[in-house]
Amino acid sequence: FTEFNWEDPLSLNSVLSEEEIAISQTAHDFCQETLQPKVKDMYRNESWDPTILPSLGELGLLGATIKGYGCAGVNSVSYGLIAREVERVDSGYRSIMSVQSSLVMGPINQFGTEAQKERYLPRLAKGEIVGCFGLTEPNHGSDPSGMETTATDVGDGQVVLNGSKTWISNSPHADVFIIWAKCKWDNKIRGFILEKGAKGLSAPAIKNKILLRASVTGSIFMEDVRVKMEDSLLPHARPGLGAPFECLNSARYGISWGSMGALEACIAEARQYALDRKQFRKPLASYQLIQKKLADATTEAALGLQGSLQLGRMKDAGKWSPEMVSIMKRNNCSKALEHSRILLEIFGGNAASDEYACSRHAQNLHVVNTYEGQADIHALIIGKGITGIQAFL
Ligand code: TGC
Ligand code: FAD
Repeated sequence: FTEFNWEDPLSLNSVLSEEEIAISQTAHDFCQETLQPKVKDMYRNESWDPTILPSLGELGLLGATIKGYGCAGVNSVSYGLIAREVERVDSGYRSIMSVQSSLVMGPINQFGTEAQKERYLPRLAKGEIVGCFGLTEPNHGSDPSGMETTATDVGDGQVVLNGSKTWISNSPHADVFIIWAKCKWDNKIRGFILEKGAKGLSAPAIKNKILLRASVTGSIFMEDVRVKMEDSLLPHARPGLGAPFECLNSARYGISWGSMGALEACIAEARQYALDRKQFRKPLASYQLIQKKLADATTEAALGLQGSLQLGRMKDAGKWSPEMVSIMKRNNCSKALEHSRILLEIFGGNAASDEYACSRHAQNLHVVNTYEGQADIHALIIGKGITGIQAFL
């Protein structure tokens, strides 16, 4: 037998390549040395730190799977390992990173013109500019097909956007806005790039969130925002919801890894607390009920990581499907949420203090289980895959 390692219970490292381990270690060291010391204050104050994206960019961690344009061109497994390390610190930081990478650089790279790629990707990769992704609207969250934001072709190569988006990560600090709008000329959904400063475009912050406070979230309001069609439209996206969902496939995949990083952080902290804290003259860790909580969480994290790895390998081989993504996004987020809450019980009254990260992770994970498709929505996507019957309507 090999010696059991509670930090890598099913020996994930043994099936990663040397390059993947090196990327994961680089991300781990950066996150622990640079991000970890910031998180408590940023969570308390709901603040934005303009150095975070540039420092991620400097290490090649933004848009890391894209080839060219100053990006690292690594595989999907490496992208997942980066998300895991960032979210080990805080889900909000992973939001900042994965919106920039999967939801802004992703669509520009996949659906943009060469001019759009040259204009935006190198600066987004360096973290010099910030991006956001506007799909959700006040009246259309789980069901974006009913979106009310419109794009009108007003002639002379100009398009006018009207509407509003809500709960948009990074939007108050964004320089680049990926906006999904229904085009009046054929009633089909298309993606547009808007830039900060466009007349009629505003993105105020949604203040006083009680979850995910280390990531700034806002609205987007568009009142007759007039831009050149050639500069703004993402022309290589097939009209319809498929294009934004393709971006979401990658982001959801990353979240499946990230949520496991958050759960692993809770396990490590709860284990240490249980070893240190004595009640009835013995460490909490010596009691069976405490050990069961740690065993259940460790088992789920180990299984979840293996599932994400398999999905990543299938993605890299071009053999993945949206249903596979839904299985891993739903399972890992739900398990991370459930077990972070159970582990929190180990902290007793100290669970109320922000000295312990487990409490912050448990709060964040409620959002992580909700955005990019709430868990029940993913159950319906999987259910449709199993039965062939659409159960949304
Ligand atoms: P449906 O009729 O099933 O599909 C419409 C069209 O889209 C295609 N499609 C996909 N294509 C690629 N990948 C996928 N995963 C796809 N899912 C669907 C589909 O083939 C069809 O194409 P076509 O050519 O026939 O038109 O769509 P529906 O309207 O019934 O939608 C149902 C459902 C549940 C799949 C969908 O609406 C859904 O996933 N809802 C959840 C919404 C969501 O995830 N929003 C995320 C907003 S962004 C966000 O939260 C970022 S948070 C980031 C952070 O801070 O980390
Ligand atoms: P609703 O769609 O109103 O759903 C409410 C509940 O009803 C859910 O539990 C859902 O599962 C359930 N439900 C809905 N329909 C059905 C059905 N047919 N059958 C059974 N149950 C159903 N969006 C973006 O576009 N970009 C972003 O960057 C972004 N960042 C976010 C950051 C934060 C902090 C948050 C909180 C959200 C963010 N979102 C973003 C929005 C997020 O994607 C939506 O909140 C999510 O998709 C759910 O939509 P909703 O809030 O409108 O809930």
